[in-house]
Amino acid sequence: MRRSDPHLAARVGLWLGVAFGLCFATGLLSHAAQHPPGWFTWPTRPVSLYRITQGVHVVSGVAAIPLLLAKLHTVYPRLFQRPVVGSVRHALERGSVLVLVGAAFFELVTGLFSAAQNYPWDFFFPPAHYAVAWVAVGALLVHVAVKLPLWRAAPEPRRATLSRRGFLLATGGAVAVAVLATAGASVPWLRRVSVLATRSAALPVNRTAAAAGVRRVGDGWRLRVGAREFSLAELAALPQTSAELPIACVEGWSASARWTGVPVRDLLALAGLPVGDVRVESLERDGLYRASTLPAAHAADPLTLLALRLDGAPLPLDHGYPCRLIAPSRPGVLQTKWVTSLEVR
Ligand SMILES: Nc1nc2c(c(=O)[nH]1)N[C@H]1C(S)=C(S)[C@@H](COP(=O)(O)O)O[C@H]1N2
Ligand SMILES: [Mo]
Repeated sequence: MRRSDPHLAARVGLWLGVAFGLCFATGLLSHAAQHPPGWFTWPTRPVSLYRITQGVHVVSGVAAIPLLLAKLHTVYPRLFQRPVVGSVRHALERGSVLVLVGAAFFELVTGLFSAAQNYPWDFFFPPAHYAVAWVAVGALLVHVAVKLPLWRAAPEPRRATLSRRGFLLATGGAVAVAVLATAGASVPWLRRVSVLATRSAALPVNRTAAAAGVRRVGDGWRLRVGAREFSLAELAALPQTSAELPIACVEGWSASARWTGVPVRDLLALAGLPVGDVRVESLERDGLYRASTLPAAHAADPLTLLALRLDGAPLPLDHGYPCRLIAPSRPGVLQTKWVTSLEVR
């Protein structure tokens, strides 16, 4: 390969741009689904929508890692060009590359650690990952704006040289290996080849009852819905709905199971409450994810359940006994376990 091959760099850059674009768009969707602004409604169907968008987010992010390394390799000699800054355009170009590479590495590395449920740093991952995504995209836009005239002017390469083709093949191979090694966390038929998909149980437990400080729940437990209270026996005596619904963790793994329980909208009706945004509280004292808000569109969906059973058996304590929220197309982090009350806001 020539010392710096602009056509190769542009080709790899295009792939990288596609992976980054997918990752950014699905990341924005995930953020909006978790913190919906007033004008935004995340659809409840298809039931796997969030599972798909978050799977694409993690897979495109993983694919971007070897692409970023390949891209850096193709432009490596130019990174150390002298003078450091020549003109305003040149300064913009180099500055944007510096910020872009730094932000991209931050995103890809923190994302990878998060997917491995490993947080070896002091900052809180979600807002940092979200903010730096905007930094990366801003730098990318500046970079593209500065480079566009140059790409337009460049003559077409006559033929793909052998070394160029070999490099592209090697890059594609590295992307395939990286994707296959991780995608099994959300694509069931890839599970056997995904050596890095660490959470391979049929339905992983994200936070155990012990970790959440939830001990055995006694007969005195009641579900509070507005002014009404239900014992577990009373809930079990209500008409039950069964549905195959996925848990799609924001950290990337997802798994489907058969859930049985009482639709939330039935409980609201029994308590004489209108359908609206519903605050769901759990027995957990002070975990970050001890409560969630169910948007009105989700509260109205007949498949949004307070589940009492999992795959035909009573709900295990680690999966949220005595009852847990399970709603279609909802980020896993909001599928609140060990529910104790529902309140319409
Ligand atoms: N009360 C409570 N509910 C919770 C959590 C939690 O920490 N506390 N974790 C959530 C997360 S991050 C996920 S992915 C799902 C996982 O559900 P599972 O452990 O039953 O698979 O539960 C959610 N419900
Ligand atoms: Mo999660």
